[in-house]
Amino acid sequence: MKRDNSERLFAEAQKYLPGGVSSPVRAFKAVGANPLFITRGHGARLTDADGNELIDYVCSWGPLILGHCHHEVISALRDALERGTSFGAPTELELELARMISDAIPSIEMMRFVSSGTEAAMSAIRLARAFTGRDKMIKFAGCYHGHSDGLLARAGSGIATLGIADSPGVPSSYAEHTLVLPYNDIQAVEQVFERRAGEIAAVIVEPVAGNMGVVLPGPGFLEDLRRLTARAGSLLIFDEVITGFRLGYGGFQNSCGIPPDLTCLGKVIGGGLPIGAYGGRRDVIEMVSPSGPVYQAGTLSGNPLATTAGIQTLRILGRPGTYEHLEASASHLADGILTAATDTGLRVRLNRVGSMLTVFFTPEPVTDYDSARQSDLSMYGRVFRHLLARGVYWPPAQFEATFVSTAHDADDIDLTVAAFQEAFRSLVSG
Ligand code: KE4
Repeated sequence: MKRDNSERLFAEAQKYLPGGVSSPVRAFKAVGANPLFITRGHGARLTDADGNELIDYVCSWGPLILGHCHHEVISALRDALERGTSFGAPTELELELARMISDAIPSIEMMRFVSSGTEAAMSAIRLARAFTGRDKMIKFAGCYHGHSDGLLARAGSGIATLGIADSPGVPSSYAEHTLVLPYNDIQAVEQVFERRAGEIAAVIVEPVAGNMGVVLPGPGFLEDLRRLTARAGSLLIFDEVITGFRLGYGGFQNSCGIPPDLTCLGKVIGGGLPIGAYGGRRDVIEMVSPSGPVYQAGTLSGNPLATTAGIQTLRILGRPGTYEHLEASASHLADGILTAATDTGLRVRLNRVGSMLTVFFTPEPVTDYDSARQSDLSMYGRVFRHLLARGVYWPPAQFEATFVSTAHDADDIDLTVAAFQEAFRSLVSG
C-alpha cells in the first residue's frame, strides 16, 4: 500500500499539531501505524492522499450513518451555504431540528443545541447540579462523555472512593466530585446511594457503551439506575451522543423503554457537521439561561449548516426500512467475522447492537471496562494493519466502536469479511 504522501504530511503535521492530529485517537498510536491522510469520502469509502480507496468503518466516529457525501445532504447544504454560514441569531432550522428530535424522543421536552458532545455532557452535568443543589456525580469506567474537566476522572483506589484526575491539568477538586463505578455493577451503585444519596446530583451513562468498545447494558442495569436515581432525587442522564438515531429513529431509550431526565446528543444529529445537544424534562431545561440562571452559551450553537445537515439526515433516517437495512448489513458483517474466527480457531468476542459493534480478542464475555481490557490489544493492532493493507479502514483502537452505514452494500461487506478471513489466516499461520 503506497503511503508516501500520508507519511510526508504526517511528518509535517507533527510540527504544527500535537501528535500530528486534531484528536488523539486519529494518530493510530493504539495500532502501531502512522495515520493515513484522507482527501475525500464517498459513500462507504474513503480515499487517502496516496489514492488508496478504503471501506470506511469509522464513519467519522459515528456521524456518517448515511455514508460520505449523501447526495440529498450535500444538496441541502449547498442551498444553505448560499444563504449564509452563521448568523448568531435564532433560525427556523434549529426550531425544525429541535421539533424533529423532540417528536422522536419523548423524554426530550426541551433542548439546547451546542457544538459538540463534550459541550452537551458538560452542560447537562452543570444543569443537574444546579437543579438538585448537589455536587457529586456518578459515571462509569470505560464510558466517555467528552473532555470537560469533571468528566476526565477515573476510578479511585476503591470502588466507592471519589474519582481521581485522569489527565494532568484537571484539579483534584474537580475529579473528587466524580465517582467512577464499574459499568453494569448495580451493587456498586446501590452502595454509593446507600451512603451518599443526598449528595448525588446525577448519574451519567452511555445506555449502550461505545467507548470501551461496544458493551451492552446487562439485564436490569438501566432500569435499576432509573429506580435508584428517582428514589434519591438525582437526575439520570443518558449520554446518547453515539446511540442517538444510531440504533433506531430516536434514542436507545425508545427501545429500552427507560426515560432519563436528561439526554445528550451529537454526531448523527449533525449529519457530519459540528453539533451537540442536551435536553430533557421541561422543568429542568427551563433553568438554562436566559430562561433560568444556569449559564451556557455558544457562538455557533444551532448554526444553519449543522442544523440543515441534521434535518436532512433525520428525514432520510425516518424513511421506512432504514434501520432494518442497517441491521441486515451489520448482522451480515458480524456473522462473517465470527465464521472467519471459528474457521481459524481464533477466540473472539463480538459485541453488537444494530449498526455499532466491536470485535474483542478475548475468549471471555466483555461486559465492562475491566473485561474489555483483557482483550489482546497487540492482536487487535495486527488485525487492524492486515485489514488496512486489504483496503478496510477499521477503527484504529480497540476501545472504540465500529460503525456500519446505509452506504455499505453487500459487496463491501463481503470484501470486508474476506479481508478478515485472510487476516486471521495469516495471523494464525504466523
Ligand atoms: P465530542 O466532543 O467529541 O463531539 O463528543 C464527546 C463524546 C460524548 N459522548 C460520547 C458517548 C462520545 O462517544 C463522545 C465522543 N466520541 C469519540 C469517539 N469515541 C469522538 C472521537 C474522538 O475523540 O476523536
